[in-house]
Amino acid sequence: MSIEQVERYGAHNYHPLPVVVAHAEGAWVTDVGGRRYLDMLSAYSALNQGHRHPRILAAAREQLDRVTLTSRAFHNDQLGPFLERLSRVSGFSRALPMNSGAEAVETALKAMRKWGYVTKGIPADKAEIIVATDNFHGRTISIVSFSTEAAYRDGFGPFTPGFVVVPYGDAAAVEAAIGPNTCAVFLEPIQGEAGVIVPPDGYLRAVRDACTRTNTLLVMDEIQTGLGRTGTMWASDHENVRPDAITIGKALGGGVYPVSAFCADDAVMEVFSPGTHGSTFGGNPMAAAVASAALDVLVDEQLAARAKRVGESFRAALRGLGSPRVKEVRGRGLLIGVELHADAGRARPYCERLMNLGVLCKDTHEQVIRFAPPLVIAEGDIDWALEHIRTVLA
Ligand code: IF1
Repeated sequence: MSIEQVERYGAHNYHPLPVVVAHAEGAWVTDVGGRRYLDMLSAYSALNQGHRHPRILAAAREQLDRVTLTSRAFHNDQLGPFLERLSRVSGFSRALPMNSGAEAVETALKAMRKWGYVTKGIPADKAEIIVATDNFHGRTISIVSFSTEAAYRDGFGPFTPGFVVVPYGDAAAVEAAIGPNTCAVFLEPIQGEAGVIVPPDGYLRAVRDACTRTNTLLVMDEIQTGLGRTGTMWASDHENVRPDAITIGKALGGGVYPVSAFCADDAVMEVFSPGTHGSTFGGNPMAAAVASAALDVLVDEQLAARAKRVGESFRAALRGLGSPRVKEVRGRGLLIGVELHADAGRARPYCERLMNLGVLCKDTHEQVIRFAPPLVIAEGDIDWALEHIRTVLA
């Protein structure tokens, strides 16, 4: 019923697996027929804390009975405590709250450009931002303007100028592309949509050094990789790299509410003054209360460390399956890509077979099966899924 209605009344911008979820808890979802599935996608890392985490639900319920929306025309009593928590977790002195990931990215792009004019002295309208091939940062016109994926761009021009694309993983290419008008380098520390691409060791460090030498901002999109997903709070922590700013989203909302943010230190955040940026819903009390609880759960339950430990053994077990269909198992923490050999066919039918066995995951870029379960997933559940993955990959 629901699927036909979506087909009949919705835009056809998705091709979901044919499962209709009616209930969820932790790492498990139940469909309308009462069948249970293990969620090994977790809404593309937006459910790091698991479905309906009790502490996050309690915060949401409590806030529903108090105040849900004020706009930023007035203060609300949840935003301050949320921003202070976020500063502690992010390591940046300030944050600008938005709603979706794409909005956090748009905020970051505006900050990079304005910093370029105000602080670096780039001539008006000349600022350039260096980005990587196969990036994914969202779907607005400006963001798809620097995508290298035809499907995200075709038919959506004219595009926003001011972006320079260099190959991902090549620090020398970044350095060579930096010129006097470069305000920033903007990267995913691990590329998610591109197929869970972990850059070569030393890449982020070398890019950091090039940015520092040339007075260029380094901004990382941690929307998918952040908040514990890759085994550390931030994926750039793996190379002990501190960017000048980050974008975050997805799990910041604890799977309950869309919450995103642009985080930076004073020297960057000071480019914003009243009237230069904003959002009706950004920083609303529901969002702030939910996100505060979402951050507390990540910290108190040490979910980053858990992702590291469980992810390492999951990857080792996937390699241990020894499937001749598998070209590579890669990733960090619980962001895992299983790339199939070209002659094994596309990843989608494998995901369909796994769904029939009760394991939900999603293909990306034709040949890659993406596994990104909630960080709270029980190790026994991973073992259970592995038996089904073994069957499907045999
Ligand atoms: C969809 C992908 C994942 C992101 C990074 C910004 C955003 C995303 C690094 C924008 C969003 C989402 C979008 C979602 C599926 C998902 C996705 F396959 F499309 F690429 F996770 F891999 N930066 N990623 O990964 O955040 O505006 O969506 O909140 O269906 O498009 P958003």
